[in-house]
Amino acid sequence: MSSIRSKRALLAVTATALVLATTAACNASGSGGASGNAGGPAHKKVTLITGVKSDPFYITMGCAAKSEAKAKGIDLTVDGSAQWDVSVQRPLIDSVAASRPDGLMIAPVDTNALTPSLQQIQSSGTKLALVDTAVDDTSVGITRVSSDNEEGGRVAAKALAQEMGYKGSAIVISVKPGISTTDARIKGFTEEMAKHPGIKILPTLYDNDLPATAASQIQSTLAAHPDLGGVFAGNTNTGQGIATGLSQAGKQGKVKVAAFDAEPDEIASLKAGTVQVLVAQDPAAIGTQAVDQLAAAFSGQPVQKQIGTTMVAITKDNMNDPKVSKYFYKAGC
Ligand code: T6T
Repeated sequence: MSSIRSKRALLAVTATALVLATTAACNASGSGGASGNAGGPAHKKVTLITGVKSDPFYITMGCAAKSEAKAKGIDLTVDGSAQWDVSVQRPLIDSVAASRPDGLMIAPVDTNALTPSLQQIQSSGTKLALVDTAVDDTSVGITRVSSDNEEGGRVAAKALAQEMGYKGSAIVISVKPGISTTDARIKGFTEEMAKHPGIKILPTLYDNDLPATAASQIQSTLAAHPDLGGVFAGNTNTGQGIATGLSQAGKQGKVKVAAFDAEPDEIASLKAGTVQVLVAQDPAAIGTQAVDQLAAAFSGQPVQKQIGTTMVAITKDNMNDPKVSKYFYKAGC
């Protein structure tokens, strides 16, 4: 099989594998902790606090959650942090705690730091749904809806290794440690890459979700490691920064990039050939399913404790297929 044909085969297979994996996760979910019939979803007040308000991933999630909430008569307010930071998200959580909504959908920006606040909200009677990110304490949240991020990291590694011809140095740049989603992506990526002895993995760098930091990190990495052949970008802002840094260094297309997410700038970079693979999530499904689970809880119906949503590997070859382009994230509703 030629290298291009085998590359296509890999991507088709991995995209299918992802869909299967996430469906299985969904079916395996059990009943959650919703209790008692509390009068159904109509007129219930729910707040969604996203990771970063301006991030198209969360914008797409918020838009879908709003329309699902409207259909169910739920009064949904969407808010989010201005940046990926515990100290920025905590005051939002405190203010929601004070207003005691019927439900809270939240993407906590840290696996532990916000747990006490969330436990308190939960014990005051607000039904909690964790969307995208989660906290380590499994008693928090009646439902958790997210992608299989570890599997997404593995898919990125398989595709990147092939793009690199199975040799050279590769680096992971991500947001910061202590985030459930991006930590799982790094785990999956690193474990899968370890299967390729010709590829040396450099120590992971963290950019605090700032594209400018990712751009300068990739440039200093290039200067220190001229054999750099591949980069895994852990999320949207990192992917954007890496694309900018590589273009400024004249290395677009020479250093291969696999990035998580599919926001408009990343799609433009894929089209331009600066990024080779995007692992897109389905933030709309995450928002919709979390609303549905809260609605079930408000009606005293069983709730699924864990729901896995679909991901798809997007390349320049398949990006115009409507079955794939439907996963592109939106910059507005
Ligand atoms: O990758 C998504 C999300 O899944 C992650 O938890 C944080 O970053 C994003 O919002 C993309 O920027």
